[in-house]
Amino acid sequence: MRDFDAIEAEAEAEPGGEPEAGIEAEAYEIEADEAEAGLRADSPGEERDRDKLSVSAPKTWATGAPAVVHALRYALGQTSPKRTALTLLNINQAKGFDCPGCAWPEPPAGQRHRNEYCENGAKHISDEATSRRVTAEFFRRYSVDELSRKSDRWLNQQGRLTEPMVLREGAEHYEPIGWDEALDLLARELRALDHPDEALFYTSGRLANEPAFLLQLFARAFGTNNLPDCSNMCHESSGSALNETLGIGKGSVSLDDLYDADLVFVVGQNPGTNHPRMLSALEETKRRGGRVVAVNPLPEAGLLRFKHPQKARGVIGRGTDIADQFLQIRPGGDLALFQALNLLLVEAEDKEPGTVLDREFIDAHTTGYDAFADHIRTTSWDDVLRATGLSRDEMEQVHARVLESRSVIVCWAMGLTQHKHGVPTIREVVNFLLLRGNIGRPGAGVCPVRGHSNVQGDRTMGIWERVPQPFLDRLGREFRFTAPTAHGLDSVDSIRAMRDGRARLFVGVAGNFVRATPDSAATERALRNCRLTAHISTKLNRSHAVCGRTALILPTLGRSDRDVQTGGEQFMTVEDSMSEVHTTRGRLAPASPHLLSEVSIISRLARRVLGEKPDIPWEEFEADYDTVRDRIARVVDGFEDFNARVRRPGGFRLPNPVNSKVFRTPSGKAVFTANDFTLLEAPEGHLVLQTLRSHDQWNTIPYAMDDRYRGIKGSRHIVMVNPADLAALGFADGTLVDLVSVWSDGSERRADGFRVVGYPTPPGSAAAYYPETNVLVPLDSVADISNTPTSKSVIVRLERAAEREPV
Ligand SMILES: Nc1nc2c(c(=O)[nH]1)N[C@H]1C(S)=C(S)[C@@H](COP(=O)(O)OP(=O)(O)OC[C@H]3O[C@@H](n4cnc5c(=O)[nH]c(N)nc54)[C@H](O)[C@@H]3O)O[C@H]1N2
Ligand SMILES: Nc1nc2c(c(=O)[nH]1)N[C@H]1C(S)=C(S)[C@@H](COP(=O)(O)OP(=O)(O)OC[C@H]3O[C@@H](n4cnc5c(=O)[nH]c(N)nc54)[C@H](O)[C@@H]3O)O[C@H]1N2
Ligand code: SF4
Ligand SMILES: [Mo]
Repeated sequence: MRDFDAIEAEAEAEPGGEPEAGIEAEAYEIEADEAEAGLRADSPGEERDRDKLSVSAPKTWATGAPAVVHALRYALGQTSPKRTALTLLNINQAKGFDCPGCAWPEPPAGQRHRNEYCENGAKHISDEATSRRVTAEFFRRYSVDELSRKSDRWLNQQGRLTEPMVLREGAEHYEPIGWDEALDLLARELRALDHPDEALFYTSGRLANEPAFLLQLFARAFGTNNLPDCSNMCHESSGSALNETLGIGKGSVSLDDLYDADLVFVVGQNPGTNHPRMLSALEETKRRGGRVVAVNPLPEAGLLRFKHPQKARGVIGRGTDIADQFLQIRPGGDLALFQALNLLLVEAEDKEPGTVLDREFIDAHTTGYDAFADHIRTTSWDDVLRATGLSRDEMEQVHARVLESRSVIVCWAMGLTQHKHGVPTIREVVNFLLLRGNIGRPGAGVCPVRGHSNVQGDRTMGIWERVPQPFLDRLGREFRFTAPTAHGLDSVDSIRAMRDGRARLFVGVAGNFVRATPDSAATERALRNCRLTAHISTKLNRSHAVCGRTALILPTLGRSDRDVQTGGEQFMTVEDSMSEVHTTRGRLAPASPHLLSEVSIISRLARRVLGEKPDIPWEEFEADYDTVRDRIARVVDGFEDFNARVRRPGGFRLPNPVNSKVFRTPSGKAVFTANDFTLLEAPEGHLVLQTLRSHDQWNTIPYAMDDRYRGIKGSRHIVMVNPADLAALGFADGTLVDLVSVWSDGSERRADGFRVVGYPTPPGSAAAYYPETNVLVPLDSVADISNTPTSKSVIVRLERAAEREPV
């Protein structure tokens, strides 16, 4: 195991061709033996793919020619060369479909590359466009119990769902059911509830705007705001902090802002894997003279260097250095870091008044500065150094860069949001930007980088358990009903409600609730407690196997499938991370003739549940999605003339009032906040574990067992630990351990059979993959205010697997 500097030095020495080969030297391989395989079989519902771990040093660059080869290999493993070509040529093109991967925006319509997608986008779309099929015969062969013991990867690899299936109470197998009967059954169960609040309607950000709008309309007309979504586990902390301080829970920057920024912070984010085309944007920022500061506990490949796959120099050359400065921060240290930067700014202003802060902006457009400044002056450097693990010198260097920069952007993702203090941390980021007027002017602003391709659009459409009252009023006026005003349940509270019997019916539209949520064992018990669970899905996942007493699988069209209704061929719309709204149109023959679109399923269900009242034209909606967009135009801010504007190439950008210095806060101004310092430290003998994504997965779905950039191959059951901690704890590289999480109420949770891998993560911290380690995250361990599970800070200890009592 070498440290980060040594790896970087070695990469520097390479002639630019194939650094991967040079770094392989220290590789080692471990194959699981039979005895160990037996030991590991008891973690809930897990059928381990046979592990063959091999480890090499982490890569120091991302996305060159090998990335393209990997994407094609995955695509061709799923379907024919012809379908692969058709699929890839339509991703992210103005008349094609939106990549179902992340929410990174495309360049304007005229400026797109013919291959405007990344390696991972190609994998995500191939995974949907696969030629493999799950048929009725498949469900005859495997009982639900057997399916519940298969791995996430195996379930996904079985292919696209093809016809509606039902698991009747007491039965062991799913069996085919007609659409009418399936929807009648679901409608009957919904109507039989004592109260609409006993139903939950979960969504994930794969859902496009039109079905999202109809789903929330249906739920509210039915009588509940129980609309938990994946956002609750994702950027909820960003929404909470930004709504409070800036009056809108979205990012403020465009791609052009990013290109033009003098300084961009990339905090708590692994773009090389999770938002790969962000690296092309950062390359452009750098080309124009901008600088990048990366803040992360891990030296992620994409943060360090990038090779553009669509440019000759990217394929053969050394690539572009992305981070001018890399701050290897301790997990949870970001609040302290930004407080330190803010202290340095306030002190610099004290020394030379009128030269550092944007007093004009602060006076005209903000409130709370004085209380903030008094509070920030109490910041203790001892605390900051301890919390961040950084040196004062490193922070002074960043401070100097800030002073040199007229325009600054801060980008962030799960490394900030999924911590107990995620909300105050993001509030402190806002303070940092407000101090120098870096909000509401070109090249500056907040950039929470969204996950799912339409997670931001779903929120805009009203998928939110706490949607503001004015939205409910407009919705009710448009469709002549009174929407329920009480807030609904978010994801964590939904689990509690199912556990306690307060919620009895779960409908999931896209997503994989059982695997995305924390505390897997408790969540599975909660789902099994339901009278009925129903999932509108494209592919098989664990939520279909860990289900209510009666269960429905309602298979649906994916993004890439052609969608023809009685009104003709339809398209849908999505909103990306930078508020650009544009069309997405499926181009491939649907995976099966029995699939219905999400719009059809929701409309037909709603008609059955609600009857003629209120007066909502569900049949019209199903026949022609333009009629849905006409209603969106009347209910949702910024969508005037929606049908016409979205048909223009590239669509349109939703206005963000912040960019006109309009802040929809109670005071009408942006708000400085005073945030309390917190130290995240594990007790003696324990580590702070973060659960993150490998390079080869889409959220709860692993595609392969590799994490190429981190040099890990053949196994996902690994835990990355600092070599010094391994030595202190007495573990050698490759030791098989169980992870045990400890929670304040004394309870313990286990995930068994993980190999330790020495890795340059800061002392006292560790990293392992989601969703295999979700079982370790206590349900009650959530971020203050946003209620987001603390997936990036779980206190664990490692136990040698052999030390465990025989079972
Ligand atoms: N290929 C692929 N792309 C994806 C996804 C996928 O699963 N696969 N998922 C999509 C979704 S829904 C989302 S939300 C995004 C997620 O995108 P990311 O947020 O990049 O995802 P994670 O893998 O959770 O990585 C979190 C990063 O934060 C760092 N980190 C952890 N704790 C801290 C901390 O305390 N401080 C700082 N500064 N950094 C920290 C980790 O080391 C890691 O680099 O990606 C989207 N894109
Ligand atoms: N420990 C830990 N837990 C986490 C996280 C973490 O970092 N650590 N990250 C959290 C985050 S950021 C998120 S966003 C959530 C993700 O949570 P989810 O969004 O719930 O999970 P996905 O894995 O994206 O869901 C995949 C399933 O969606 C269905 N699907 C795919 N495309 C479509 C479609 O077009 N239509 C329909 N109807 N169905 C479709 C398929 O059946 C597929 O199996 O997980 C959260 N959980
Ligand atoms: S960057 Fe995101 S949206 Fe773009 S192609 Fe890659 S996965 Fe798809
Ligand atoms: Mo996410």
